[in-house]
Amino acid sequence: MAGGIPKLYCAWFCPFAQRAWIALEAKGVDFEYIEQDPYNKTPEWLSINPRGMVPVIVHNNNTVYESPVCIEYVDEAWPIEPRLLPTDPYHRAHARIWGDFIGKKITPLFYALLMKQSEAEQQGIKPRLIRELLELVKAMDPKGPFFQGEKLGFVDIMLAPHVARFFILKHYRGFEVPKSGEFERFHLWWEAVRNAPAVKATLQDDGKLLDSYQRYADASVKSQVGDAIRKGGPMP
Ligand SMILES: N[C@@H](CCC(=O)N[C@@H](CS)C(=O)NCC(=O)O)C(=O)O
Repeated sequence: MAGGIPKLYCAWFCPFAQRAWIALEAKGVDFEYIEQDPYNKTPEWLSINPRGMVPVIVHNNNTVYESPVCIEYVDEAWPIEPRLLPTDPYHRAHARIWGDFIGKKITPLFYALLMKQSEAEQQGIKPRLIRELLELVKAMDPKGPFFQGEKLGFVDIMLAPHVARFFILKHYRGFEVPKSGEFERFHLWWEAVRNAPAVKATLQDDGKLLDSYQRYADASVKSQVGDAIRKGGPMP
């Protein structure tokens, strides 16, 4: 398929947008990066994505959004190596099951831990997040180093941006993934993922990220974004 050069509407701080960005990098696609403030709902921005969220990929006059969909789109519109989803139907299903797990179990706990203001609630979330991560670790290819074997793929891309922000949870909430035992596989995974060129190309400065997440971690920091999300608005 391919055709024209795609535009990626991205926000540097956004882990969801980072997924689409990693996918484009991994496939070696030539693309135009457009930095977009998704919270500034101008008519121009809403005409690109009525949901007003990043990431958005505009390609051949078509618009694609929602990060897992963007990853799959990039893989299918450029049907070249490396494949981000396996070609075998079972392994493809396995990738989708665990991508879905990340979206439903891991990322909500990431934001809950960051945004809950009471110490008791935060302490309650930590073991839950560890439990879900362990379930994910158990589903990893035993040798790896990536989730489904030797190559970076869909599940890695779904998880990497949030794991790249775990240091924020450590800073604001004292959360850390255990180092030993069954979690050794997790650290082997992360070492491979963070060094993959497609991921490396999208990593941001830790200090800048820490500052930008303060509005979620500390409710006393006045911020429209933090307030809206804490009241049950869309996921950041
Ligand atoms: N489910 C979406 C979530 C994307 C998302 O929440 N993006 C945030 C930035 S990190 C956003 O655009 N927020 C704007 C808003 O909520 O108005 C995805 O996976 O793409």
